[in-house]
Amino acid sequence: MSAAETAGWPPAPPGYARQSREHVPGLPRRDRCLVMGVVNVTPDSFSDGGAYLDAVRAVEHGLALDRSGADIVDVGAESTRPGADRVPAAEELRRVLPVVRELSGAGVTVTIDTTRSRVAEAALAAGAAGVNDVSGGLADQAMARLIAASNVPYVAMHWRGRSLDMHQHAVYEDVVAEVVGELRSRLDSLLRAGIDRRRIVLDPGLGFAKQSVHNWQILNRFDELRALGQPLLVGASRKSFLGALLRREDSVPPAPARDIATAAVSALAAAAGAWCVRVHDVPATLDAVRVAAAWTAPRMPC
Ligand code: PMM
Repeated sequence: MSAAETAGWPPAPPGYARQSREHVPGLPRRDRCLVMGVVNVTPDSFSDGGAYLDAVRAVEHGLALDRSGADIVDVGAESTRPGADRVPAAEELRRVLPVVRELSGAGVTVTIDTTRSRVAEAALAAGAAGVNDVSGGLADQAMARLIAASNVPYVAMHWRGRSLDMHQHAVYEDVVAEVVGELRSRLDSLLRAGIDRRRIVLDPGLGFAKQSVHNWQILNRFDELRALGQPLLVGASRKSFLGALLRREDSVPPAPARDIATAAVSALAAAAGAWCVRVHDVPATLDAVRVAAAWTAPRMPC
């Protein structure tokens, strides 16, 4: 960190050095945690209930996220909702490609959220800047080769199996140590496949084969993930562990009513050193990560 960055008054509080200053080549560079907005072109996403299945509406939504300040717009067509069935590859391509093409053509930085190398390859050809793979390359052996050959940013999430049966895999002795260990072996294997280390982002996969308590433990011990030495992405937005936290008697707030809690997680994750947060409600989280940046590296406003 430069002297200019550390200059300022009042002096930074403890924890100041944790704010991420990493840059992933091929994605925007900011002096704060990045914000990735979500476009789900699915009929059954838990978080936005199929609102953007139609390509025109999905593009409008992606443009709106971009206008409201998203650094990256993540487009996906396969629901990862617990218990969800798979979408055939041809249908995934049909849903996602027009949206990626339109948004990229309009100058939006797009990532494709897919576990299939075939879909990733087509989306990159349609203008996507990078790939977000919730399986971290485990679902499709050809994914790592594609990323190495294309030399694009790659988000590799912690994954223990498909949505259909992922709850069975939510068994840990020490969730943080196990997630870190499994991400480290994923990282080693991606590096062996020839992927540029600077382009690999790791993600603990909140809610994927994890119970609420596991998600909170991961967030609480974020430093242990930071020790992996890679940029980190956190996807907490509207997830059921936030619903469980906000529950009043028998009533669990619906997904959009979890956006304030999501913004709180975003601020804390940014202050703990997350490189990027993936969210549905961009304006609230953008404010939150700006607060975190000012808190952790105070500078005079200019
Ligand atoms: N969560 C979802 C989908 N894709 N990608 C990454 N890298 N990390 C996540 O936590 C993640 C993801 C599920 O949420 P959604 O259905 O609201 O998109």
